[in-house]
Parts: sequence; structure tokens; C-alpha cells
Amino acid sequence: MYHFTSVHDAGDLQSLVNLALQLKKEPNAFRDLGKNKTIGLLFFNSSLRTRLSTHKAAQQLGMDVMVMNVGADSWQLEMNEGVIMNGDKAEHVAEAAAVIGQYCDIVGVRSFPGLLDRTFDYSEQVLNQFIKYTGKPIVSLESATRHPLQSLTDLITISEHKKVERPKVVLTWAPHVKALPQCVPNSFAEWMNQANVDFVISHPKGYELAPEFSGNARITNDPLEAFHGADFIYAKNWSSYEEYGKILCSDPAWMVSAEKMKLTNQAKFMHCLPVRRNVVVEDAVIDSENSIVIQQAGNRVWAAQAVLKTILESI
Ligand code: SN0
Repeated sequence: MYHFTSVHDAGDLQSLVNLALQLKKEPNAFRDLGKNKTIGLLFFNSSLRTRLSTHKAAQQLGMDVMVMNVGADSWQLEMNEGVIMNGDKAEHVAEAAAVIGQYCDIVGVRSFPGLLDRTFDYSEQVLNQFIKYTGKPIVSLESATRHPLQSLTDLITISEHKKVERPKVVLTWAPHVKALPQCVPNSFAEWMNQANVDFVISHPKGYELAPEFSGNARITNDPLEAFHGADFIYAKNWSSYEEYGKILCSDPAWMVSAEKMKLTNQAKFMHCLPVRRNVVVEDAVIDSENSIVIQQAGNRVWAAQAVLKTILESI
């Protein structure tokens, strides 16, 4: 592994999950691996779990860590080629990324989509410009279309909590007050499609994910149907891909309620967080014994550490 931007960089998923579970048992077993190596974590957007878990994962591998909120702390970066830079952006990514590459051995980048122009967002300009100019391995900390560290975490968490060999895993769309990226559901779908699970996606009409992400998943537009016999309910809001960035539905029937959870096979409730209580999920569900959102967030460390260890071994 060199870059880590999607499931396509992950190699054998089971091996990566096994490595993460091994690191969970022995967090400090590889303290020497990252000694005298530096990771830079660059945030164009807010972060809680990604920022802290990746920092902790790098520290447990003995790495030095530098964190920067791009724009807020640094200069605003121009991402386009060949522009006359007479506006508000003081520095081009060509220099900024190359300079960061002089200071760091691995660079993590978080950059959300603008949700205005689908072709532009799905071109992954920011991630690709950092890959082009940094000259070092790039780890996605959530890009315009994907959140692979979250999806690896989710696979680890499902592996730990599953009671049957091939559990029924349901990605269920839920309402939200804001238009959110498709990153988490896109990534979750592309990872689940490669995992040994019975994968179902449930969403209102108009919320179809791009076909390259939904793949062969079974899809239903009924807010109840998918819950029957589910072993895992994974809730997430996303804005429309078809009517790009739009909110098309706010029907509370799509909220994950205790009533709907009764239809499941005592399913575990999952969400990547942050979550809007009583919009996405009822208090009664997220506060129940079957909610594993905190353990799931805890696993972010082992996902990040498995990825960073694998990259450190390849550089
Ligand atoms: C982000 C998203 O991609 O949905 C990050 C999830 C890991 N979520 C949000 O931006 C939530 C913002 C809000 O106001 O609830």
C-alpha cells in the first residue's frame, strides 16, 4: 500500500481487518516502525474522530504528528492549474503540497465536496492535486466522494459483533437538516460489496448512489422492508446524487426508531457520527444496548493504525 484513498488501495480486506484487530490487542507493538517519521494531517473541514484517532494511531507507531487546518491556519490554496492568481488565494497547491512533502513522510488530507457541481466533486481535485504534488503517500481523511478509514472501521466493527458468518447489513438513509456528502455511504457500499455480508441499501426514491458505488447491492425504497431480519442497521443521511446536492425528502418515517428496530434480528445500530439525535435516530435506539456507535468510533484508531503501519512498511 502506498496511497490510501479507497477500497481499491486496501488489498485483501480480511488481512487488513485482522491486522487492525491485532493492533487493538497490542497497540504499542510497533512503536519503533514510525520512529523519526512524520505525518502531516491537513484539514479543509471540521473533524473530531478522524483527527484524534489518526493522531493517536500515528503516535502508537512512534510517529511525529503535525496537524493543520488549511485555510484557517495557512494560506488559502489555489487548486486550479494555469490561473492568474490575483484573487483571494495566496498560494498554489503545487508549491504548498510540495513543501509539505519536504516535511512529512505521509500526508493525510480531508476535503469535503462542495455539493454544487457533481462532475467537479467526483473529479476529486483536491485529493488528486495532493497526490500529484506532495511526492509522498496520501491518506484520505474523507475526500469529495469517499471516507475509506470510516469504512475500514465499519468492517472491523461488523467482524467483531457479527453472530452469523454472513450477516445482513442494511445501509439505511435517514433524514437530516443539511445537505450532506455521499462519501460515507459511497465508501460503505464499496467496502460492503467486497465483504462477506448480505448487503441491502434502503433509501427514498431519488437518493440512488452512483452505480459504481452501489454495485450489486439490493436496493429498496420502503423505509421498513430492509429492517426485517437485519443484523446491522447502519444509518446515514446523504444528499441526492441524481439531483446533485439536493434534499428531496424529510419524511420522519425514515428516522431509525425503536419501533423499526423491533423488526430486526436484534440488530446492532451503527453510525459514523456526528449524528443528529431524534432526526436521524431516536434517543431510545442510540441509547440502547444494541447501539455500538461508541465502540465503532473507538475502532477508528485501529483502522488508521493498520493503514499507517502498512504504508510505513512500504516506504
Ligand atoms: C460529514 C458527512 O460526510 O456526512 C462527516 C461524517 C463523518 N457529516 C457532517 O458534515 C454532519 C454535519 C451536521 O451538521 O450534522
